[in-house]
Amino acid sequence: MVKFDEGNNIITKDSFRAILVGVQITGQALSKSKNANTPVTDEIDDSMDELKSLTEAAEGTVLGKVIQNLDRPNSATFIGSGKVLEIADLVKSMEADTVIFNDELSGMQIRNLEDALDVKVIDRTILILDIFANRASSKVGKLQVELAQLKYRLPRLVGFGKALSRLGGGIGTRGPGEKKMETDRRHVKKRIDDIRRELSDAEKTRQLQREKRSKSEIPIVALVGYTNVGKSAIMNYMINHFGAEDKQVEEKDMLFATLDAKHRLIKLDNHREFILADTVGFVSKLSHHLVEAFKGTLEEAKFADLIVQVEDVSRKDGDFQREVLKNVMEEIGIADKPRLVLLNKIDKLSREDSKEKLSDGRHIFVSEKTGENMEKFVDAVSKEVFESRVKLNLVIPFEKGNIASRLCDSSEVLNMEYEEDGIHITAMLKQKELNAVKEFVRI
Ligand SMILES: Nc1nc2c(ncn2[C@@H]2O[C@H](COP(=O)(O)OP(=O)(O)OP(=O)(O)O)[C@@H](O)[C@H]2O)c(=O)[nH]1
Ligand SMILES: [Mg+2]
Repeated sequence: MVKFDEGNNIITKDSFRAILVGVQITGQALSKSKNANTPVTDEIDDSMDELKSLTEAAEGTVLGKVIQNLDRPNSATFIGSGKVLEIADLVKSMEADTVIFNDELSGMQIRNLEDALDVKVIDRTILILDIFANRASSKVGKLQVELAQLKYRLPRLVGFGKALSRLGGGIGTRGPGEKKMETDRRHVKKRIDDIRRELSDAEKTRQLQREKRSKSEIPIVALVGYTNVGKSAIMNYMINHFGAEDKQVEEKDMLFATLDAKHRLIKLDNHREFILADTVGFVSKLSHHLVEAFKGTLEEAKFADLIVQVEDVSRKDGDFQREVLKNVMEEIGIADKPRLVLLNKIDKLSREDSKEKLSDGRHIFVSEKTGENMEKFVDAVSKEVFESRVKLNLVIPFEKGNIASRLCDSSEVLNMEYEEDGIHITAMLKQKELNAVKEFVRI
């Protein structure tokens, strides 16, 4: 049996028995304007499959799915009243203990639905936040998830009938009395303020680290993509082959294996090195609460010089995942950054599929597992990151010898000679480095 704390978070690890409910708002499909070829039904099916995976990631068992087409959600119960009765029957006959909605619900909707169904009702956001809460390991990660949970919870305190009545209400009441609720609200607000303060200190530290990275002029490459496509696996491949130190990251066949951003220094050779960042995977319907919880790790992508968009080529819902990715990248403001598209897991394709898919020359098809084409990926990254360099001839006066030696450390120096008027250097320079030496450039 599933148990919840007062914040509506799942607190037992025992498997819970869930029925999933999805609503397709007629005429408002995600793909409507962008991908007219995708039938609307496919999209709700993909989204419900994703909700099933999320439920399983939270250690729940899915007993059934219900989908309703509506012009607009019902303000009292989200779904229509007939559907509520249908689900109530299903809950009884299947002995479900939880109903999970595919969309975010208001506090009032949760309360009305719980009254009608007599089991716990949660939505997609609280489900994902619960998975995050269980997996976050860094202090900042944990605080970010807690902040998102509290902010989700605050306007819904009125709705948490079942959870809060255990604490104060008693039989027949719909939750705590006004006084108790006011105390709860104040308590939540205070905790939100405390966390914000702590996070802003952590943000200052991160900002400093970022400035340091940016000053060091080492380019940053960020791996982004849907969850479970193999981002961390690719990171590990790069660490194994080119890592400055051998510190692997976790890769696992589950949703949201990575929650905290990880950085590793990758050295292709003495002059070509970059920082590779692994980030949290995306899912669809990323509400602002979730973006809040993802923030720390998504910011890494915002500061990257190159985005590597990783996809799992073997998935049948690939179009859906790509659409999700596109929307999230727009939302967090990285859609216009230089980008490489990497289609991973080609080892899982059948011969027929491969023929059709691999003929697409615009993307790089790889298998991290077999290593196939990984050298093409490395070349492409190198080209994107380092070929924006320009070849320059410089004459640096002897008294500025420190500039010459810094150049030798940080850039690829093709030629260096000591002449009467100074040190003559031919070097490949990144755009970022030009300012510091432009007065020494000789045409
Ligand atoms: N067959 C096959 N499996 C792969 C390949 N690359 C990664 N995997 C597997 O896919 C699963 C997910 O890999 P991760 O690297 O953890 O995925 P991720 O994108 O980092 O996922 P999140 O951190 O959850 O967002 C793991 O079980 C990997 O071993 C590949 O090229 N082929
Ligand atoms: Mg990962």
